[in-house]
Amino acid sequence: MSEHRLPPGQYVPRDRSAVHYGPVPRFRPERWDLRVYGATESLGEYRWSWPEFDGLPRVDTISDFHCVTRFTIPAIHWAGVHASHLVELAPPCPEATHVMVWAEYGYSANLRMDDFLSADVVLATHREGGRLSAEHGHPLRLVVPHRYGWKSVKWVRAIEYLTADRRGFWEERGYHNIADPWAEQRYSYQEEPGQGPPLY
Ligand SMILES: Nc1nc2c(c(=O)[nH]1)N[C@H]1C(S)=C(S)[C@@H](COP(=O)(O)O)O[C@H]1N2
Ligand SMILES: [Mo]
Repeated sequence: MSEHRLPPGQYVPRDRSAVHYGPVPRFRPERWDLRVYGATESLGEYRWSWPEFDGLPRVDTISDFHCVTRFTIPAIHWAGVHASHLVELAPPCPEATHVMVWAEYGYSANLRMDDFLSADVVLATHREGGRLSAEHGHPLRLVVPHRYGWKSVKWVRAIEYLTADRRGFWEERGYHNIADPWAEQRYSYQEEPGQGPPLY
């Protein structure tokens, strides 16, 4: 990766282990499902079992990963389902403007629908050619390369369509609602009016 591709205030460490808040969940395939609910066009809920989700068509992507704690991991190879493909399978109603991505244990992150539909966003099952390891989000994680890493939710279990923006786990704890690393949107105090719902 050449220097000009590094967002402001980021560096490439020699190596980097997985980071997250709380324990690594155990994967129980027979109990696992992925749900899409909230402001769907049908108002109904969509559900995939593990074998069903694992049978969806996958794409390969290579992207840099930027954590707000300032490390960047260049050129990670992911494979998974395009988020936009999942949205085709589970259409939102026209009023849906945002998504909340939910993980095991209640971790969450919010995204604008347009950010979720961006071509670089995948629900990844593979990293560097193999299945995700437990600590990198097995069996399923979101990858949003154009946002700081906390929005790349590991151990994803549900996508909720929203008709108004709502803050996720870190967005209500002082981190920027949009989180664009190129604009260095790290903390909520940097938010301009209209970039996020009121903090309370
Ligand atoms: N469910 C969940 N997902 C999470 C986190 C977390 O604490 N819980 N941490 C986030 C943060 S801050 C980062 S930088 C990335 C790290 O991904 P990695 O461990 O695969 O490098 O996961 C993100 N996804
Ligand atoms: Mo992070």
